[in-house]
Amino acid sequence: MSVWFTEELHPYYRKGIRVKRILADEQTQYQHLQIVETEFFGNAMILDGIIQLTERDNMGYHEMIAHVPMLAVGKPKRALIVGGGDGGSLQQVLRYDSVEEAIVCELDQRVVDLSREHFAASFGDPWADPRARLIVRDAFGYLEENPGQFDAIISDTTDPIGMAERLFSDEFQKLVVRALVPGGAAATQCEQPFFDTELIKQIYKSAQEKVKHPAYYYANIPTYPGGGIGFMYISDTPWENGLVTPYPPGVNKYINPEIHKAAFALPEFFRKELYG
Ligand code: SPD
Repeated sequence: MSVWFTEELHPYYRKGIRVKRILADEQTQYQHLQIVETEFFGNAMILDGIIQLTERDNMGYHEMIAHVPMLAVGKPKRALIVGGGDGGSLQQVLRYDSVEEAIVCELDQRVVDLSREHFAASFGDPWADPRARLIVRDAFGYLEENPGQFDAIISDTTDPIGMAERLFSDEFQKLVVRALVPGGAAATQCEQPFFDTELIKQIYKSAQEKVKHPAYYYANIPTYPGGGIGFMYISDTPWENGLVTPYPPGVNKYINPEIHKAAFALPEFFRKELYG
């Protein structure tokens, strides 16, 4: 027997995936956390009714949010992941031999615990790597206390709703930029060009005021609204520097040099909105 799970992130748009069984369903201190086995996409994590990742298509998200800033920097030593308790971004960051420490600042310990249990087949156990460090707390305070510390920052967050809304604010971006070493690079989850045009414009404008080379890029993820999601690259180092950096050891499932470059090409309506 199976049922349809329907997501309604926007009041005017719905999408569904067929679910075989529920593996976990609990109200944590912060959110409604569900992990389900789906018919096509493998296991999926759903937070407050919104799909966060599936085993089949998360690679577009995690490889692109992690490798674009990491490759641009070249040999990143210290990386910070904001959110990312599922371990998907951490797995990618730890592929770099240059990385000495990868810190995940995640608010909800249960996201980490249940991901270790249900996504080990996809992510392995990146937490077992001695370079990985989990800090369970709100990222604002942590960023405030750590200026000039990170070669790469990856803001791997939920959507800008409720407690996550301020992770898309100018105030948060200021802290992210301040926490980078000179020449360091950040990538932040930055939503969908069709549905979130104004928000993305606002975030780009904020980034323009802080760094020399902000840019928006996009990845295809069928289980996200509109079939994909974008990221804001925020750095004084051009993202193009990453095109000549060798990939870290391990297997890429999504990124390759052509995808890396093409991800920054935007449809005309949106290019005009963003870059004028
Ligand atoms: N609309 C869904 C956006 C989800 C972004 N966060 C994904 C977290 C995966 N590590």
